[in-house]
This record gives sequence, structure tokens and C-alpha cells, in this order.
Amino acid sequence: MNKTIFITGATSGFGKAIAEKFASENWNCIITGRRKERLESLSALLSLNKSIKILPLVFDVSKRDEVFAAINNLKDEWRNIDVLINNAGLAAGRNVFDEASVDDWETMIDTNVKGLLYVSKAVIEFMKQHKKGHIVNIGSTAGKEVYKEGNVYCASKFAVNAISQAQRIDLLPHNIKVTCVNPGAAETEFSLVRLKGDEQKAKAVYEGYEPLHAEDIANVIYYCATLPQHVCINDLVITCTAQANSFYTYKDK
Ligand code: NDP
Ligand code: 8X3
Repeated sequence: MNKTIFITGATSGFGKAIAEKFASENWNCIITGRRKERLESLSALLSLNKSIKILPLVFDVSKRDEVFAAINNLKDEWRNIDVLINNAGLAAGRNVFDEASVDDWETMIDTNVKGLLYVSKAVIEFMKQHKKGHIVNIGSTAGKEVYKEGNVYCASKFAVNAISQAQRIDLLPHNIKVTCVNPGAAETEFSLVRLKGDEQKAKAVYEGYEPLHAEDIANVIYYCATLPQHVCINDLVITCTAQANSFYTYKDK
């Protein structure tokens, strides 16, 4: 029988690459995000593999009622979720603390922290019923070291790290694995979103070195998700070879 993965933020970047990887390995996929058209075209693409089922679900992870309505209304055939990927998230703005926007702070906390909590809470109910599961939370190197102008984005990823540790402890009786994957710079739509659509500035973030690709993270997550039941990778920091941590990236120019 095919396994099932539930991925938040599958319309772009890591989430899309994770959906493509798992679908290519014959996993059924629940793909979620706010942009309906993107989800529909990804669903059509993945459905070319006739041996799997794909379910696109449109909801905003930061909207508590939307999250619980979408997940609690899943049909029985979709409730046996083997792996949950809490990936939906963003950085909004890059400013020193005193000049940052409070709206941006709220968006990041509502999405990266509260959204992850809501989705986890709803999906864990199904995992408990099946007496097994695996939650993969996408943290960041920003959740390991705070950098200048990172303030609340970093705080939100430190929270993802703390929540992952808490879930790992509290979910032990339910046979649920928890892995926190912390990538460094990866070229997705992340910088375009962070820099409010400024394509030139977003491109410049990745100049002078080869950043991670979304597929790199998808491949590592596939490895983590397919280890034997008694093995759990708890925490991973993954950077491109040119990056040491949040502070040091070796650039050609
Ligand atoms: P992208 O911008 O390419 O993708 C972000 C995804 O999150 C989109 O699918 C978007 O879907 C979804 N999303 C954002 N807000 C919401 C929301 N309120 N409700 C539902 N979905 C939402 O960026 P990445 O793929 O790079 O980012 C994925 C995760 O990886 C994030 O948590 C990010 O913080 C983290 N990360 C990224 C790194 C990088 O350098 N790229 C490094 C380390 C961590 P839609 O807009 O359709 O809702
Ligand atoms: C994304 C990586 O370095 O922009 O989490 O914080 S960074």
C-alpha cells in the first residue's frame, strides 16, 4: 500500500520539490497552500503517475479555523498520514529591530509558529489513532544563530526548534518521530517574498556562490522519512558548501 505525506506550502520552493520527490517514489500526497491555481497545476502534474493519489487542499496555515476545518474534514482514506511536513513559512522584510514593521512580525509569527502549531495539532490526532507518524518541521540556520536584521524571523525559527524538541518528548508515547530540518540559504521564492517582490535584490542574495537547491532538501527529507521505524534523525543543519552558518558565506565576488 502506498504511504501518504501531508505537505504545507507545496506551491513553491521546498514544499513543491518535496511533493515531486515523494510522488516520484509512489507516495500519495496531500499538497496545501493558499495559491489554488498553483496547487491545481502541481496536482495535475503529479497525477500523471497513475499509481498514486493526490489531494490539493487550499488553506492559510495562519487561519486557525481554516486549518482545523480542512484537516478535520478529511475523508477516511486520507487520514492515515505517515509523514507531515510543516514547511509553509516566510520571512517578511529584513530590517533592524527598531525599523521593522509590526505587521511583518505578526505575519511571521502567525505563519511560522502558530500555523505550524495548528497543523501539527490537527494531524497528530490521526497519527495517534494509527499509533505512528513522523513530523518534519522546517527550521532554519536562522533558528540556530540570530543575525543582524533577522530579529523576528530568527525568533520564529528558534521557536520551531523549541517546538520540535517539545513534540519529540511529548509524542514519545504515540510512536511519533519528530525531525527538525534546518537549511541555510536556498534559492527558492523565499528572498523574493522577504524583499517584497524586488527581483534584483532577491537575485543578489544568491550571487557569487552556489546556494542549496530545493531538491537538495527534498532528497534529505526523503532519506529521513524512509529510515527504519526504530531510527529517528532528530535535528539536521544543511548548508551549501560555501556557507558555514548564518554569518559566514564565501562568495567569489
Ligand atoms: P517559498 O517562498 O518558495 O515557499 C513558501 C511556501 O510557503 C509557499 O508554498 C507558500 O504558499 C507557503 N506559505 C507561506 N505562507 C503561507 C500561509 N500563510 N499559509 C499557507 N501556506 C503558506 O520559500 P521556501 O520554499 O524557501 O520556504 C519554505 C520554508 O523553508 C519556510 O518555512 C522558510 O522559512 C524555510 N527556509 C527557507 C530557506 C531558504 O533559504 N529558502 C532556508 C531555511 C528555511 P502560498 O503562498 O501558495 O500560500
Ligand atoms: C532562510 C535562511 O539565512 O535567510 O531561513 O535566514 S536565512
